[in-house]
Amino acid sequence: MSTNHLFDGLLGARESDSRTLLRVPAGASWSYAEIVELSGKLANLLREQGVKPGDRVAAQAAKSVQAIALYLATVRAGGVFLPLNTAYTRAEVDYFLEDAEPTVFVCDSARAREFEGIEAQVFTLDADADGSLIPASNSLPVEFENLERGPQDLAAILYTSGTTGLSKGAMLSHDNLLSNALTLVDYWRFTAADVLLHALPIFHTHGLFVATNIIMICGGSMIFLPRFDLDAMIEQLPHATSLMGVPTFYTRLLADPRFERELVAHMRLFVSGSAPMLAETHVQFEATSGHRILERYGMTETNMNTSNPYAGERRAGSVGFPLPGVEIKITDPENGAALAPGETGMIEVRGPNVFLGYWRKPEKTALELRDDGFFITGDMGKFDADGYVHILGREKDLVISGGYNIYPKQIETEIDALDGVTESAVFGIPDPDLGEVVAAAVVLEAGAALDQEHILSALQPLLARFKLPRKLVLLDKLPRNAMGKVQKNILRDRYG
Ligand code: MLC
Ligand code: AMP
Repeated sequence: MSTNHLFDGLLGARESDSRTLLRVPAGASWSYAEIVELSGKLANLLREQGVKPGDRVAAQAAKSVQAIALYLATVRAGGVFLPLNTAYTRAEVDYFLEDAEPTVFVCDSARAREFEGIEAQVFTLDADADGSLIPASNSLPVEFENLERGPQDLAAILYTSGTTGLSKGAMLSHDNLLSNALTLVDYWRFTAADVLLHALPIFHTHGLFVATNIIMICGGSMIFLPRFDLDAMIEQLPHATSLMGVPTFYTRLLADPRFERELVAHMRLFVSGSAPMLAETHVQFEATSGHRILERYGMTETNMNTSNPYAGERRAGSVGFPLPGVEIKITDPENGAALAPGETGMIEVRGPNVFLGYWRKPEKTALELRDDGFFITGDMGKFDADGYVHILGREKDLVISGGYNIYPKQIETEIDALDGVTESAVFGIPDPDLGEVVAAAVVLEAGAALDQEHILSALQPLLARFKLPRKLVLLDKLPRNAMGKVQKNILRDRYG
C-alpha cells in the first residue's frame, strides 16, 4: 500500500472508526469512517477530473463537512488544497485562479455564474451540501488507493497578502501540517475524550489546520458551527471540552451576561491566537470563567510557532515558549544579527513547521526565507527573562481585524486607481470588538467630484467587505516625514 504522509498521519488509523468526528448543532453527525468514505468518493471524482499529483484544487465554499472531505480528498489524490475566503470578490478570486491555475475550482451555487468560462473544472458546493459536487461523486466508489506522497510534498497553498499588495501563495508541505498538529496534540494534551467547539472559518490555518487536524489525530470530535454566533456558542459550550478562537470570540463571550462560570466549569481548554489579545481580556476571562486562556502565536507560512504552557504559567500579554522542535531567534531588523534576551527585534522562526516558499515567487521567498531556514516573520518581539516570547508590534504594514489580515497596500492601490484620487493611506484604528478596523485617508485631485460614499461604492466590487474602510477621511495632504514617507502613526493617533 502506498503511503500518503499527511492522510496516514491524520486518519490512517481511523478509516473504519464508527465514533463521531463531527456533528452540527441541528443534530446530524458524521463518523470518522463516513468522512473517510466521502473523501474516497471525492478523491475518485478529482482523479476523474484529471487531478494529478501536485495539481491544485481550489475551494471558495461555505463551511461544511463536505468541504472538510474535499480537503482530505485532495490530499489523498496527491493534489494541493487551496481554500479561499468566502468574502473574496470575483476580482480577488480571479487573481488566485490565474496565479495558482487550479484543475478544479469549487464555489457556492449562488456565485457559479460569475465563474463561467474559467479554465478550471467548476463544481458547486453549498452550506447544506447542495450543488453539483456531491451528486457528481455519489455513484463513485468509496475505495480509493491514496497517491504516494512524502513529507516534503506539497499539501496546500494558502494565500497571504504582502506589503506589495499582491497576495503570495504560501506552500505548505505534508510534514509542515502533520508535524505541527502532532506537536500541538501533545502540547495541549488533546485526547479522544475532547470535543472541540469549532466556530472558526475553514479557509485559514487556524480553523482548517490547527483545529481540524488536531482533532483527527487525537481521535476526538468537533461541534461544527457555521460561524461564530453568540447564541449558538452559549448553547453548545456545555457540550464541549475545548474552544479555539480569535480574541474577538473571547471579548464577545465576556460581554454576554449568559457567559458565566457554571456554563464552562467543565471545560478543559480555551486557546486564543491569530491576533493580539489584550492582557486585560486574559485577566477578565479568568475572573469571569475561572479559566486562563492559553495564547499561542502562528502564521499562515509557519503554522504555530509558540504557545503558553499547558501546565505552567499562562502569562497575560505573552505568546509563550517556542514549541518543541521550533526555534525562535530575535534579530536586528537592519542586519539580521541575533539580539540578546530582553532586546526587541525581528522574530525569526525555523523548524519543520516553516513553509517551503511562495508559489511561483522565488524572489519573494528569497527575501523572507533565509538560506539557513529561518523565516523572517515581520513581527517584532522579545524574549523576557523567563523565556516567554512577547509580540510588541509589526514591521509589516498590516491591519489585523477580527483575526483577518488586511494589507493596506491592496486597498491603497484600489483607491489610488479611482478617477479623481491623488493618493491615499490606509491604516488600522483600534476597535473594541475586532481589535483593529481599517481606516483610510484620501487626498483628492483639485475639483474632483468625489465623496466618501462614492469611494466606498467604487471599492465594493473590488474588495471583500471586511477590507472596506470603516472610517474614511478626505485630507488636503498626507502627513510625511523628512524622507517623504507617509506617517501612518500620526494618522492613527489623529483618527483612531
Ligand atoms: C466580518 N466582518 C469583518 C470581519 N468579519 N470586518 C472586519 N474584520 C473582520 N474580521 C464584517 C463583514 O464583512 C460584515 O460587513 C459584517 O462584519 C458582519 O459580518 P459577519 O459575518 O456577521 O461578521 P461576524 O460574525 O461579526 O465576524 C467576526 C468574526 C469573524 C471575528 C467572528 O471575522 C471570524 O470568525 N474571524 C476569524 C478569522 C480567522 O479565522 N483568522 C485566522 C487566520 S489564520 P458588512 O459591511 O457586510 O455589514 C492566522 C494564523 C494564526 O492568522 O496564527 O492563527
Ligand atoms: P496570517 O498571515 O493570517 O497567518 O497572520 C499571521 C499574523 O497574525 C502573525 O504574523 C502575527 O502578526 C499575528 N498573530 C498571530 N497570532 C498572534 C498572537 N497570539 N498575538 C499577536 N499577533 C498574532
